[in-house]
Amino acid sequence: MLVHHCKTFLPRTLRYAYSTSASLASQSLRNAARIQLHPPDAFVPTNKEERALIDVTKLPKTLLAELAKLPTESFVIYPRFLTGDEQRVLLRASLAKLGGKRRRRRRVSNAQPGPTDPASLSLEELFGADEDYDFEEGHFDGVIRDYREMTVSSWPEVASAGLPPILARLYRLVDPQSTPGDTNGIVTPPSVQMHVLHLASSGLILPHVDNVEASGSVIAGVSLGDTRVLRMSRATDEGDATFDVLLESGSVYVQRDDMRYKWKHEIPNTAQFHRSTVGGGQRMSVMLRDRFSSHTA
Ligand SMILES: O=C(O)CCC(=O)C(=O)O
Repeated sequence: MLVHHCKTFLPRTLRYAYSTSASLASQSLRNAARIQLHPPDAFVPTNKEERALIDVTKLPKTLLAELAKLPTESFVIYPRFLTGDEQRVLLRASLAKLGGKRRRRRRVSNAQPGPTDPASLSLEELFGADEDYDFEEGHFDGVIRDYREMTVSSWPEVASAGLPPILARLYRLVDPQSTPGDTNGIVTPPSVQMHVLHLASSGLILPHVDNVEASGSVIAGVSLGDTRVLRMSRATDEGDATFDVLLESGSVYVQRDDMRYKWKHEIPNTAQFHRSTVGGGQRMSVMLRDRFSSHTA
């Protein structure tokens, strides 16, 4: 199901207070590790109380202690980076960039429905059915299954209304100094690499580290559509260690430095997050990276 709203009920010690109350509210891996190591004795509810989106409960204590010392910005999730309207604008532009829907034979009807205002459609309606698209199955030795993707050096003008301010905020996550590559704000700045990745309902991404010479030390991922889990894993002396991050529509996660180079990331098709199952629907991610320079790796 698309835009699956996972209702997760957590023990008090696993809840967070947001770092700010604005749309740039964030949760960091460092705080999640600290709370797991030293749960607060008494929980004082505030109106900033939120569900924990980073589940580190499977990590061994030695690794938690290491993560608790990371800089805050090493791994951060912004749960409400985009409003509902902004999600629709970015999803429409991403779908337009990837190319239109496959033409399907329609049932003949006498009814003459008027044109639908895209702003009134839900994300699920904007995606449509899996059969509307030509998804690639993926190579047997590749890491992605059932997907479409494309590099974005500029966005289609026809679907760009409302897009430039959203893009400008996203660019700043990977390069705070970035300025759009054109005056209309729809050309990707030279310091940023961007691509859109559309997963079918059956789509998934297997564990991998992004090519270390293809981009720099920062990766930001916007999630639109189906809620999925991002699983981060690392080999340790005690075996494989993993933690999970809940990626709801409109959220953005950022991984930086060691969290980009030393941990694998994957997007399973479905997964359990605490006691809820999430996944199994279409998801668009808009991925941003800083450009590789020999100083960053
Ligand atoms: O869709 C995502 O959030 C992750 C995409 C990814 O793993 C990649 O582009 O390498």
